[in-house]
Amino acid sequence: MNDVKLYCFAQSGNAYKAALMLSQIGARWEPVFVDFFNGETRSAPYRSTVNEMGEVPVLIDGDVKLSQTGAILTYLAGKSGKFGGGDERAKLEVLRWILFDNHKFTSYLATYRFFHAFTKDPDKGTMEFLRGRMTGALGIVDKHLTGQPFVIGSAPTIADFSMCGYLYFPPEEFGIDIAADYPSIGAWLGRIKALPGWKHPYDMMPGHPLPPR
Ligand SMILES: N[C@@H](CCC(=O)N[C@@H](CS)C(=O)NCC(=O)O)C(=O)O
Repeated sequence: MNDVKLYCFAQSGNAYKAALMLSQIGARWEPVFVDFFNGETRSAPYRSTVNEMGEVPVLIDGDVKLSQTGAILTYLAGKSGKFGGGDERAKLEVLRWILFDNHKFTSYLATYRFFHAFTKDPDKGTMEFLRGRMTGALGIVDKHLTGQPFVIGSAPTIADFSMCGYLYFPPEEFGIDIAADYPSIGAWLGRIKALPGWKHPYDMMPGHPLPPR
């Protein structure tokens, strides 16, 4: 794949899911920086010309324009013939974990990290609630990964790229060391990191470090 564009910014674990997949399939792609922290995704031009949902990432591949990482990853797996999970049963497993990721895993991890790392004085009750949901989901994933190398078995798929999206950001951004506290998750992150060409989100997408605010 050539000349793909990805609307993204370095702090977005959602964008990282797509960036990681693009690099793993050997696509030639270029990032389009989205100034999320200054409200670009909330602006009328962004919503009318880039994504009506007001979110990052957005993938452009010729006349194909897609948001939602689940759709982007599925599209890239189909187009490249890589990381899609093999037979129909495996593809359903991939879908099942991507849905879990979007609803219960990334959703809480990303929101908790956002408040912890990027806002001043987050509301205590909100943080307690989010932390409970986040640690509950982390426990489920840690248990699932005990005894199997990747999310749906012995080889990496887009389910892994989806679920690891936020987990390479520094522990201080969460206030907990997830890789250390959840050893099966820690080992799995090591296996993904060992894939050829792996890069950290801050080395893959523009916008890090954030300017002082
Ligand atoms: N389910 C979406 C989530 C995307 C998402 O929440 N992106 C964040 C940046 S990491 C965003 O653009 N948020 C803007 C907002 O919620 O206003 C996906 O998988 O692409």
